Amino acid sequence: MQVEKYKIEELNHQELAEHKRKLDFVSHNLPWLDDVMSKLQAFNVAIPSWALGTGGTRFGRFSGGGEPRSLEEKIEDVGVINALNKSSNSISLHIPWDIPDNAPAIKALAAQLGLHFDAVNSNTFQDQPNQKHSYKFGSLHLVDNAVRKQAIEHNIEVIKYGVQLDSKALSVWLSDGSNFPGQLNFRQAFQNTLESLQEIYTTLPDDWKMWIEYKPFEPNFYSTTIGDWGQSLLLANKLGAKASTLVDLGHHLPNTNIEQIVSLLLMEGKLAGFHFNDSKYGDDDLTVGSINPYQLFLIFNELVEGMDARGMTHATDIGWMIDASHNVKDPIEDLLQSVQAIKIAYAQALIVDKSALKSAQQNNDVTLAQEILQQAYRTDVRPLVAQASLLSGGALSPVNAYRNLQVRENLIKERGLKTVATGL
Ligand code: LRH
Ligand code: MN
Repeated sequence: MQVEKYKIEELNHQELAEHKRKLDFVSHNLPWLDDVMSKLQAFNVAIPSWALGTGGTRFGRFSGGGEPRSLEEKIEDVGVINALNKSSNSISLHIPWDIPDNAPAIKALAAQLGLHFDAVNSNTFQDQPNQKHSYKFGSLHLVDNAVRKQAIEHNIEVIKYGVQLDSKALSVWLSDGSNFPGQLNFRQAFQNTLESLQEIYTTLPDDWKMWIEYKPFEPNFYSTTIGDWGQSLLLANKLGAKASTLVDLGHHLPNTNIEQIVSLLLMEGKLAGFHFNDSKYGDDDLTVGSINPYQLFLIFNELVEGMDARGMTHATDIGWMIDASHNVKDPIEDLLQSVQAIKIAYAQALIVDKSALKSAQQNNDVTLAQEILQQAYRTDVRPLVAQASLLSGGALSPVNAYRNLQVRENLIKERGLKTVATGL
């Protein structure tokens, strides 16, 4: 299904007067408005190929209907998202859930929809049919050399698929770990992982990156071999300049100060990018900004400050991606809401009065520092995000437009109610 541009313009026309009034209000005392608008327009968030169907838990999965049955239909759905918000112009594939059998055709379809391919993700946390060696006890960290070798070859194969699609990064998340004390020699497991990643690293094309994602628990519940940012950074530093640490917001123990981790990884030039989502308890993979939008703002505040300090280009110098799972929401609506929440947090961070904050920090004026920060957080920047979408040819309110255009109803007519997408 494709969304016609004229239909979006018709909907925008109905909302324009109200939008203009709100935009004038938020813009009138924003000295750096043009800079904010150009940065917002340039900012895109990649869509994970594994999150275009309904997610589930071990207790059940409740399909919403019209789910994509193939990689081609997943690319079409990302095309719909990008047509509505003009902020999701790339898709990240997970191998083998989304093997591009005919890469040139897949690339052509994506290009036709204004899309390109972000990082490719390997998968050594599941056993595939007729796989020679099982990953039951792990993959790259395992004592068994044959299993490590199989996992290394899989990652090298994933890079090959990525090269065919002009992707520029291999994203590695390892579920490797242990469920009981005594099960694992931690140092041996870490060393095996390092040597295995080094073998993969040597096969990376010159302009490629290796992103190392950490996670404290699940599916292992006693130890995870790459369990926190320290272990990921240790590996990235030992591997080399192409390796860096990927931050999945849901991969932190309760009350972890994620924005502090982000600021230090940026300072070290070892922040690969993000898997954005939200959570209240564990790796809940909920809609971005649905539980803790203030934390998301604080993370973007560190990102803007840290990236400007290094002269980095916000939109392109690190990887921006969603990693969520939709158990009760329409997958496309959930992803549209997540991209909105990310752009709102980014816009709030862009309007922080940084020089005033700096002098408050210099004077240890703690109260004033908070006032300055929360002035930005409590500013309704949604008209700025809507204006950026409008200027880029998108919808003023992507979720309203999605519903108004009855996209899901049409997808169900086209694909049926019972279709199941590959992924989590
Ligand atoms: C692990 C994870 C990882 C993916 C998977 C789909 O929890 O965040 O990024 O490979 O989800
Ligand atoms: Mn993730």
